[in-house]
Amino acid sequence: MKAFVTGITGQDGSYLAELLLSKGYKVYGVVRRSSSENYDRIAHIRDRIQLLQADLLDQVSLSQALAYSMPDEIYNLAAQSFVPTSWAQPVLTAEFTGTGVTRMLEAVRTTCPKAKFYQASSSEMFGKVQETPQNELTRFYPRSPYGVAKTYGHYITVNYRESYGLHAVSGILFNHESPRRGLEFVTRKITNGVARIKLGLDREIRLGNLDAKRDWGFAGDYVKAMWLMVQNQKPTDYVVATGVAHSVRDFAKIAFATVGLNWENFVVSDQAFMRPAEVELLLGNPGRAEKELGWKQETSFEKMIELMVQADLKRHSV
Ligand code: NAP
Ligand code: F7E
Repeated sequence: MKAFVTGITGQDGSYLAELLLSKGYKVYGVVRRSSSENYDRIAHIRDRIQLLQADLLDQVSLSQALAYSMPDEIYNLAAQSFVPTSWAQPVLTAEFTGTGVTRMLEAVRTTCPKAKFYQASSSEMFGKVQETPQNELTRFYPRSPYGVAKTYGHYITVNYRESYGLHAVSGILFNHESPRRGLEFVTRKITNGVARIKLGLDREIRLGNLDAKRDWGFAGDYVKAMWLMVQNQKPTDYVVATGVAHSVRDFAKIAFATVGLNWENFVVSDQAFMRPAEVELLLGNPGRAEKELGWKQETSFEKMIELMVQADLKRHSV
């Protein structure tokens, strides 16, 4: 079996590539041209995967990469994924995260229409939530240019499934984190800050809305749900979540406690990290994925935080 992964240099791409390799897949990964290589997250598997240059902004490059690899499964994980940047660069976000999905689907339709396609949809599509917990039938109300672009990507995937009979699925994944999470996302910002404070390298962490609540899971668990969704006989969309929400404050409290510190002595409130339109609460119902795919969360919230703090401590100690 051959798999094609866009966004392989990102958090999820690296975990998914590991999973696919462990199942015996030949893995092709898409990388975009850069003046310096950005392959840290896949360095440990670099010699076991084949990288192909293409860009979500460039239709021809996507078609050529697919024509070269002719995969059985395609995972479209590439995106501009940081919500605040989507207000600073709304058009680019729409191009990468929204229209980029259409470019991928067109490339699949014209090159390898029998391949199975996975789209990385997001709980950000629920935004100003219309019901709690959110499930596959909950109405979308995105609150950022990122959320709007993801909603377009979601519906264009559904549309290509219905228009052309592609085996295309969308995973509506709630926030998932790991030691490979980008440093600007709140969980990693906190665990990295905790490690630096513990080692005497910093004195504070500046954060925005401490009351925001998210349903946080572990990225290593969530890529398993992606794979299960693609194996499903009937292409269907699924919510992937833990079913439990915590506040940013709770996250900080637990992260500091793992190194014996009190968060209140180090967290500083900073307006600069508030958003023009906030998503106050996301809480998913993973019932359908658990029942129909047999997926379940394996790593607890507390365990994940500990893993992240320990990894950051180790990184800063060398
Ligand atoms: P990430 O770490 O930010 O990785 C994004 C990846 O997309 C990187 O490999 C990046 O490449 C690539 N990329 C960006 N623009 C590109 C372009 N124009 N052409 C080709 N590649 C491009 O994101 P992640 O956390 O792994 O998330 C994976 C996917 O799931 C994303 O689509 C994200 O929006 C979605 N999602 C994430 C979560 C979450 O909680 N993590 C939840 C729901 C949905 P470079 O390395 O070159 O920048
Ligand atoms: O923010 C609050 C912030 O940037 C979480 C992406 O993977 O998940 C992610 O999007 C919450 C927000 O993730 C800071 O206001 C407080 O309410 O870690 P985040 P996100 O925006 O939820 C979804 C599912 C995706 O699809 C996205 O790609 O934390 N918050 N203080 C802060 N957030 C940040 N980044 N920095 C702060 O200082």
